[in-house]
Amino acid sequence: MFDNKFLFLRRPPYRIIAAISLGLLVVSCIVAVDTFLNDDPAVKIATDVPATHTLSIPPLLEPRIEDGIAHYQLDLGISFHDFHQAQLTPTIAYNQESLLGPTLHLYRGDRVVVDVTNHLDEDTTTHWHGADVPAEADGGAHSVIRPDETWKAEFDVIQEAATLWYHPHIKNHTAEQVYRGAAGLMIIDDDNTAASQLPSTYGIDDIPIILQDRDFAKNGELDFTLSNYGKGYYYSHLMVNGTPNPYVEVPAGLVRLRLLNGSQARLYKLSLESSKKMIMIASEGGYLNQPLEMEQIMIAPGDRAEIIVDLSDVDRLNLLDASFSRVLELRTDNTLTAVTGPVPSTLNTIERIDPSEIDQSRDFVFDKVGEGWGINGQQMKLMSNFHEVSLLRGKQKTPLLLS
Ligand SMILES: [Cu+2]
Repeated sequence: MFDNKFLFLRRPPYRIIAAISLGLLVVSCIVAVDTFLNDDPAVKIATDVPATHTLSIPPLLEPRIEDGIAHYQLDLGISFHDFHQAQLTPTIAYNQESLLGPTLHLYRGDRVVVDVTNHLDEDTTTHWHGADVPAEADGGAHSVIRPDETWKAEFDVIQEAATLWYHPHIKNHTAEQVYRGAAGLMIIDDDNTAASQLPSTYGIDDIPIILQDRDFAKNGELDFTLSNYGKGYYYSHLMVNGTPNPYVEVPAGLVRLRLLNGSQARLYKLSLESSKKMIMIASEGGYLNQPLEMEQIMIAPGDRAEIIVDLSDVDRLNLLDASFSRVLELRTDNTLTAVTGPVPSTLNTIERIDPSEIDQSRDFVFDKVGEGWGINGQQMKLMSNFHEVSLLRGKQKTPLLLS
C-alpha cells in the first residue's frame, strides 16, 4: 500500500487527476483486501469492562528557531517498547521514543528544516505523507539515508491545516519499518478562524489516534509477515499509539480525535457506542467545507480523518471498530476545561471543479499485473523510468509522472 502511491505533481490543475488516480488506487486496494483477506484474526476487546492502559500520547517536538527558520531533528534508532507482552519488544523509533516518533506541529507560511539521522544498520528514508513539498524534500524511495548519515529536508509549509504523518519509504522495507515502529504525526495549522473554535489543545482535547495492528512471538518480539503488494496482512492485536486496550481522560465537552491508519493492510470501520454520531471535520487534505455527521467512518492504510466527539452528556464512551470491538475508552474528567459546541457550520471554502472545464479525460486503470500492481497494464521500474503521460493544456506541455 505505502509503496504503491507516489505522485510527483507540481501544478494545481493536475491535482484533480491525482485525486482521481488515488481514489481509483484506494478502490482497487479495497477490492484486493476484500478478496484476499477473508479470515480476520482480530482479537476482540471486551467493551463492558474498563480499559486497562492509559493511552500513550506522542510528545510534541519543539523546533529550534534560527533566522526565522524552524529546525527539527529526528533520530531513527533501535528501541524497546512495552506492549504488555511477556517481555519488552525490540522496536525502531524516532528520538529515543519506545515506539513511533514525536509529533511535528508546523504552521502555514513556516520555513522548515528537518534533519533526519539514521542510527540503524540498514537504509531508510523519511517521507512526509500528504505534505505539499518539492520532490527533493519529500523523502521518497530515492532519498535513501544510509546508516550513520543525516538527510536534510527543507521546505516551505504552503498547504492548509491538515493532519499528515511521516514514515520510512525505503524500497521493499517500508511496510516492515513502519510495523517495527517508525512513524509519527505532522500536524499543520493555519489561520482558519472557524477552526480556532474547535478543540485544539494537543493531548488534552485534541488527541492523536494512531491505529496499528501487530502480532507477537512468545518472547514478545514482533511477528512480521511481508506485505505481498495489495494482499497485505491483517494482524491480531490492535495498538493505539502503541497502547493495547487504552483509555484516555478528556474534558466533558467536544473532543477532537486525529485518526491515522498506520497499519499495513487493515481497514478500520469506526463508530461510537450506542450509535452516537460523530462529526467528521477533516480528511486527508484538511478541513471539509461543512462538518459531516456520521455513524461510521472507514479509514484505509495511510488515511487520516479528524472527528469531533461530544462528551458533554456522558461519563465514558467507547470508540468502536467492526473487527476489534473497542478501540479506545474515552473517560470524562470534569476538572479539565471543556470546549463546548456547536461545531461551526462552515469550516472551509474549497471550490468545486466545474466538469465543463475539463479539456480531455484519460483512463488510468489500476489492476493486477503479474504478482504486483500496475497502471494500464504497466508497472513502474524504480530508479529507471516512469509512466509518462503528456498533458496538453493551451500551449503548455507538462508531463505527469505516475508510479
Ligand atoms: Cu505514506
